[in-house]
Amino acid sequence: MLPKRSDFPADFQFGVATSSYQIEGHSFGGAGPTHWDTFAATPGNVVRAENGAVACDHYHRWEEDLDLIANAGFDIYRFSTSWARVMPEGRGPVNREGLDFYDRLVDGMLERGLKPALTLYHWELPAPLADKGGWRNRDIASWFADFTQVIADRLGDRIWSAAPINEPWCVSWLSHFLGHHAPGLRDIRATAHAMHHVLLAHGKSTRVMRAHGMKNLGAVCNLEYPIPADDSPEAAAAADLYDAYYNRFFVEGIFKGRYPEQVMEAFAPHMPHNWEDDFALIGEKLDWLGLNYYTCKRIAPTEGPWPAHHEVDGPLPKTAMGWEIYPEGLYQFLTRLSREYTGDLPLYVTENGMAAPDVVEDGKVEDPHRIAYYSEHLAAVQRAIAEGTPVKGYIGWSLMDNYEWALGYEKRFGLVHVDFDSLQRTPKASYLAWKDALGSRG
Ligand code: IFM
Repeated sequence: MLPKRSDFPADFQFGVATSSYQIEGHSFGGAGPTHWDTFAATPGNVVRAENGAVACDHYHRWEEDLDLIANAGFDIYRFSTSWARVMPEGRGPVNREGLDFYDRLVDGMLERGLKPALTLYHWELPAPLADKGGWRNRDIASWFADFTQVIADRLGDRIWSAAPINEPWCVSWLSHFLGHHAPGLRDIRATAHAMHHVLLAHGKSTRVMRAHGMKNLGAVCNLEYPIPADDSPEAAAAADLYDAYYNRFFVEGIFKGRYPEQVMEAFAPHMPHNWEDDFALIGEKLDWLGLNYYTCKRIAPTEGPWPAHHEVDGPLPKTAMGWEIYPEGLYQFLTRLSREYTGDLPLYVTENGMAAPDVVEDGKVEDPHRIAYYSEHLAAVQRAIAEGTPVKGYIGWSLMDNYEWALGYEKRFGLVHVDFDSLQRTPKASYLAWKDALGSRG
């Protein structure tokens, strides 16, 4: 069973999240090509070479989807705007149809009493900008600021909260060092540039929104809890390095104006010119920090070039992603973030959830595993709050099954099942559990 709304402080808010490319259907409405389209069209990158061309067809079914969110009693809808839908070339001309879509969507949220929590960039970079080096090119910060201005001008008066970029680690490390996401690079220099530029773009975009008068601006980082694979000092050092480039790089950049030494030992020769001068911009004042949390990783040292470690299998039950279920990590991160980085600044869990091979039987989807996952993680949030950590909201991933990037459509994270042939939505038992827990909104 999920804890009830009344088990949380009166001002605590609940929401669900999605992202544009994962649900909208990128082939509709005049959107331009993105690096995810080209990445997916290249053999070996994405399971069955699936892409976001149709996805959940949210572009046409958005009213039904907003009804689902409102009817469950959620307060917040965390969504993203597709840069390539709004500016098909990435710069210059605006696609009116794309901007109108987001305008209607935001009005639709407000009509249903939902708070629009905007993410400006959730990974579908316009292909013409990828051609110019994408996140490796320092100019991306200015291109992104221009896109931010377009969005702020049109939507800024009705947005409840905004964050520039979803999960800087995925945009940079996962995509430029591990090569698992677009643009699929495996290059330390590209990674060092991307990691710095993503923060620079975050800062510039924040400045644009602040100057426009938008309020409640934040950042959304994904953190993964590193556990040394054994008791050796070598494993402890390996886990600490993992923590440095995965977790600390971004929060330290934003909140302390520096990067972890362990990372700079390897990155120093590869950093963009004069990177040290950018911290004033990177550290633009924020109103909250969002944490996307899913799992822990067991880290062991290994022979070979930096970072010279690897992940080993852990003993805990796993989700369909192969991720261990470790709610303790959420509690640890919330308390640590507040203690070491953010102090009294409000914290939000901006994503948390699990994938499972859910099926519809007799018109129902039984997913007790997901209800258990959510209730264990909500208990971790409650523990952090009880100790005085200023956690102000919890947003589940995801409203509905959707395009799980390189893993295509088979990893189902939704509270609502989507049949990707008929596009029919079926609320799962976890959706009904949320509805029961939240009750009606005041
Ligand atoms: O689906 C993704 C989302 O796009 C970003 N955060 C993690 C989710 C699950 O992998």
